[in-house]
Amino acid sequence: MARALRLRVAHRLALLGVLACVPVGEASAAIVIVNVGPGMTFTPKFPVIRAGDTLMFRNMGGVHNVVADDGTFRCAHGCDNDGQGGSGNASAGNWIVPVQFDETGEHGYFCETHGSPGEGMWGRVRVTLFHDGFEP
Ligand SMILES: [Cu+2]
Repeated sequence: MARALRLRVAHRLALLGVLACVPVGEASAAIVIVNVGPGMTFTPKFPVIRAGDTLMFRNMGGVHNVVADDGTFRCAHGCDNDGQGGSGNASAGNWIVPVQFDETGEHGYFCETHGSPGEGMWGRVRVTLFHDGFEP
């Protein structure tokens, strides 16, 4: 089934390290950092966020990218088709890229260099309405 996952790239200020203070729309929206590497892992592997929150993928070492299982996003130095010249090609650079999730449910992603959907270097975010574990 197709999931309409809306991708939004936060303002460039986020790239300057002002992560915790950058509003991303609603005042209550949160940013959760997911380390990409070192090695072939996303950490945490199974983050839980609320709809509207952002995962900030941060390369900690290695040639990586982060690609949605459903093809909705492909990111590393920015994201393909983000309108800002971003490229989702796997890179060993010190890239950090925000991906906002507005749709509840589970959304898998992987690194093209080291994984595929559900195998190797992969992860999955659970997007809930609330942090207390309630799911619609
Ligand atoms: Cu990788």
